[in-house]
Amino acid sequence: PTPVHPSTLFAVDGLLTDEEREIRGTVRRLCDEELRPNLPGWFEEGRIPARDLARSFGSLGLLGMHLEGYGCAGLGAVAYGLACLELEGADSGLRSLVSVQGSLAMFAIWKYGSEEQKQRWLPGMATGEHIGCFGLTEPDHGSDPAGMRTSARRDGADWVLNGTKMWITNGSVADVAVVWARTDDGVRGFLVPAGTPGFSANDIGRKLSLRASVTSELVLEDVRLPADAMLPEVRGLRGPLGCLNEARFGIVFGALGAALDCLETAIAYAGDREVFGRPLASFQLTQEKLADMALEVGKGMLLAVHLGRLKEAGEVTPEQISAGKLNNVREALEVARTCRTILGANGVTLEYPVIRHAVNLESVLTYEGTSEIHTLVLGRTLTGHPAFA
Ligand code: TGC
Ligand code: FAD
Repeated sequence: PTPVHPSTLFAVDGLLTDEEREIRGTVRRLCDEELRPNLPGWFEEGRIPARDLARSFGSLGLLGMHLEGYGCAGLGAVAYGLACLELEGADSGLRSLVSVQGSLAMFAIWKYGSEEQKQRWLPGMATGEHIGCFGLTEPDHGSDPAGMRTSARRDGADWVLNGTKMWITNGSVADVAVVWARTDDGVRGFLVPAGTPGFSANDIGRKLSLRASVTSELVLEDVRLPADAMLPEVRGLRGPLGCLNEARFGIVFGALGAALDCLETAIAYAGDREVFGRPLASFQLTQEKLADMALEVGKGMLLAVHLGRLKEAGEVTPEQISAGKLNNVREALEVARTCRTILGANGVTLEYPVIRHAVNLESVLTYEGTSEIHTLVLGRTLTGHPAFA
């Protein structure tokens, strides 16, 4: 019998519209023709052409793609998810760039900003002319942002910010940082343009994961901002946590892209590789691995599309997004590790994408809420008992 591609096993394509399949095809072509060939090199060097990438994603409408107005494409959640899936199938770092730009930085401005802030930043961010970052995590407060120390105090009409943000994607390449800080009034968001005196971004080196992504520390030393730098429409942690729902949703799809790329690679490799005189793919142990992985990717895809449709109907809950992020990232990481075993020693080199996806997914498991935090979110949902603290 002719082998069936793992992505077609569950006939999920039947759940997509023609427009969604078209968008997926466009992003896939960009990845295949312009990005995938460069990734081993970018990953090895730990450097990406972030500005060129942002412009190229912007020209396809992928930045702030699910937002309405201000030059954004205004597409549905599933279309956005499929774009994330294709990008992450190339490398999680590419999806990170797009997630942080569209779902965190642009979303914060779009949802909580003043009309002037939206007009100033969103059109340029949609084209990729301007890059944004999102500073919530601090050196001593990651899972527990309620403990943040970064502060903003009033000085006349101005704001003065002090503090450090850590692990910030796009940090040193950003034209504008969305920085969350404690005020007398609760947590508020601030727009900090690059180049503001007292504000600096230092790249974090020696990463062995997400090497094709910029990760930085943001330092704020008496950064003076005008009154209108504050996002007026939200106060409290529900501001940044509301943005996280958007980016976590993209990861529900994105992680499956990395898993599928690993699975396709492993199936092809097992078909070609002969061990003990016959193809590795013909051994039952290998087939069990492949069957289990195809099940997880297929179930994950059904969950992702279902959550996407709920989101489009305005009905998805943060807890459901937590469930999707937890499940799909955990399973994608397991798939990547298992595919790595199928490739044997070849699995540890950058000649194949599998180890790159596996080490990237270690970051994806941690950022946007660790697997433990999402487990506790579900635990609270099921029992009514918060067990975070
Ligand atoms: P609590 O402090 O009690 O609540 C604060 C307020 O926030 C509300 N809230 C949410 N609102 C919208 N969406 C959510 N998902 C929300 N979760 C909580 C909550 O209702 C409350 O509102 P209000 O109006 O009553 O004040 O916080 P909690 O107990 O609900 O949450 C605790 C916990 C641990 C779940 C939360 O702090 C958390 O999610 N921590 C994880 C932090 C995190 O995910 N950081 C990610 C940083 S950004 C990042 O990683 C980018 S990587 C991007 C890339 O490169 O792709
Ligand atoms: P901690 O919070 O210190 O957690 C350490 C361990 O303790 C984890 O296993 C955690 O699950 C566990 N733990 C914590 N609390 C509990 C509990 N109550 N019960 C049991 N276990 C618990 N942040 C941003 O704001 N913006 C970004 O753009 C961004 N980009 C990132 C890019 C990369 C490559 C990485 C790696 C991180 C990025 N982050 C970003 C930060 C990320 O969100 C945090 O790393 C994450 O939220 C976890 O925080 P932490 O690293 O401080 O770990």
